[in-house]
Amino acid sequence: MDINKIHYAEITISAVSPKQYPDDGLPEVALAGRSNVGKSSFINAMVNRKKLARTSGKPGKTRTLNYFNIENELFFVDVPGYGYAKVSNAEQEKWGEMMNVYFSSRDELSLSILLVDLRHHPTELDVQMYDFFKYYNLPVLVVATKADKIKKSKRNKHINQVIQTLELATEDKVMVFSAETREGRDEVWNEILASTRNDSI
Ligand SMILES: Nc1nc2c(ncn2[C@@H]2O[C@H](COP(=O)(O)OP(=O)(O)OP(=O)(O)O)[C@@H](O)[C@H]2O)c(=O)[nH]1
Ligand SMILES: [Mg+2]
Repeated sequence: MDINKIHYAEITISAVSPKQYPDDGLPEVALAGRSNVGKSSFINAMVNRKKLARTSGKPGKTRTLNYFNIENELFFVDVPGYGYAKVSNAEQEKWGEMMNVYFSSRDELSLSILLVDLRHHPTELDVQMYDFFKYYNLPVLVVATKADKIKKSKRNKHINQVIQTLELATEDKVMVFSAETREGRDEVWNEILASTRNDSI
């Protein structure tokens, strides 16, 4: 697939339960991160579309597992964000259940991308999400987004904050990204495509 000429990128399903997950066996790349961190913007930047995945200034927009078929080669799975204060306990429980079901048993999952905000220390919930991925032995890539908001001279300091706060394992990488400037896009695509090639599904 030519990442600069993506012809086909469409939503396949907004899934609420496993029986709705696609059954065509394509590898899946999941996007997790707190509400408003930029998961939907990440997907749009990766496929060069402005409005494939809905983005918003208002957090908590995505409430389902949104499957985007990319060139019939892989799915991006936009996962509902966490950490939005106005979500009820019942909804939080539903979210946790959905996370457990999906991440503990989805054989098609080839890479879990944890999006964090390069500007800030990862939150307690970011750390929990990372630990959750490690608990299930899932391949993880940490993408530190909104890099356009951080001067080049401050980058290393912020990257180190991410590494230290998450207590990033030596086998995991953190990559700097911006959906605004597309910085890091090619590097992240390389990781994604490498993960799907390593798949034994
Ligand atoms: N400057 C800058 N803004 C960004 C970047 N990525 C996302 N944003 C902005 O951050 C806000 C939230 O982006 P979304 O992509 O909707 O975030 P999300 O993680 O999908 O949010 P939920 O679906 O609510 O979980 C929007 O206003 C985006 O324009 C980036 O790389 N740089
Ligand atoms: Mg979103």
